[in-house]
Amino acid sequence: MHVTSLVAGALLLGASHATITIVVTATTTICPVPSPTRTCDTSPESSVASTPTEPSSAYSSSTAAASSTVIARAYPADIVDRLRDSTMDKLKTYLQGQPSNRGCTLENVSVRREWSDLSVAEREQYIAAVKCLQSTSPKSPKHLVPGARSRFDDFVATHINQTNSIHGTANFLSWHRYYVWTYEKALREECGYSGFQPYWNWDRYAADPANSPLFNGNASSMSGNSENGGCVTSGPFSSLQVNLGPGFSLAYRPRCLKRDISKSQAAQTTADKTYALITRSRDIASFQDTMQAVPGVHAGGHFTIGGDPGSDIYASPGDPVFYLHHAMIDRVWWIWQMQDLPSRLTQVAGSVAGSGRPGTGNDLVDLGVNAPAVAINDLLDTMGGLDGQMCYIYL
Ligand SMILES: [Cu+2]
Repeated sequence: MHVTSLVAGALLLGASHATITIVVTATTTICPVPSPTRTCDTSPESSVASTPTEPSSAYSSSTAAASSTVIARAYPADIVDRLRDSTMDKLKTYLQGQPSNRGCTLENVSVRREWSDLSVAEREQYIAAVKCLQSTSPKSPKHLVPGARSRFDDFVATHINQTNSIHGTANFLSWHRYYVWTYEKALREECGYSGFQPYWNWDRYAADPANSPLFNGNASSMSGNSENGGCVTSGPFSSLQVNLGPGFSLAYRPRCLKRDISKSQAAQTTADKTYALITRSRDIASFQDTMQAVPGVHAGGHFTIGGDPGSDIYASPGDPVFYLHHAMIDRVWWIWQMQDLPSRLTQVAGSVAGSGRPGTGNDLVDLGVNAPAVAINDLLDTMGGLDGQMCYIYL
């Protein structure tokens, strides 16, 4: 694959509100990936379903209004899920000391959920919104980004443009948080999507990603794998035209989507590794360095997708799975922050690209045509950042 050399060995990368009362249950009704290390119950579904298509019937939409909502996971909770659940109390306690919190509360917060925890209809609604973005005219000026053909490409171009200043740097986490949030906002405001950005819990599919609900090629998947290095031919993005890249190119280079889904890369993203990252990183410097190391969960997720543009450090957002991967990156950061909110909601470390200067919370994060530039400090808190516009958590 022509793009592989570009990234070989590279230190790759890095809402509005619904009313909800969050009651996370440990209930699981299906065991979609039978494994000797996993336990699951023996409900009728589990004996017939080798691949889950529908979460538990006890599941209720996070967009349901006002009433108490029980959210069950479609897979058994892994060790990171359990850490997330057990530290929600810390978040509640912290919020009690922040009476207004710029209008963002646990009663009105948006909840981003895992791909398989969405119903099939919700997954298809997300896919339809992404396809809408891919068929909406770009905002990028033609003389700056001649290859952009859609709003989706505007995002790809912004990442290509800034790749060298947003990875291995002080703004890595906050830049990508703002990027995914702005993408979610575009899906909702420009394409009528009523859900929130889903994430990819790597561990769920790590044993066999190509046969997972994310990549199995069904109409409700994010499309399948390539065969023999060819184009992706199954699923909703089989006709996706990749326009930008490879590498730093912003020219019009139309080509098909290719993937090279990798079990060995997925093995770098299992829950034990993510848990160690969260629990052993004492400060933001070690957290972000460990996360972006190779091997590590960040690179591991990108190279689980592989192919073109998935393995291309510049153009990787041209594969729409990018946004689910980076939502998980953001979730892991959020869980890490939750372990010590008063301290970790303000921590920034690392340097500014192109200078030896340490980054600070006052440095600006710029998404070009997609959003106004804002300070890193405005992006550190998912519950109240951007003057309260940013208001979400993860299941
Ligand atoms: Cu990136």
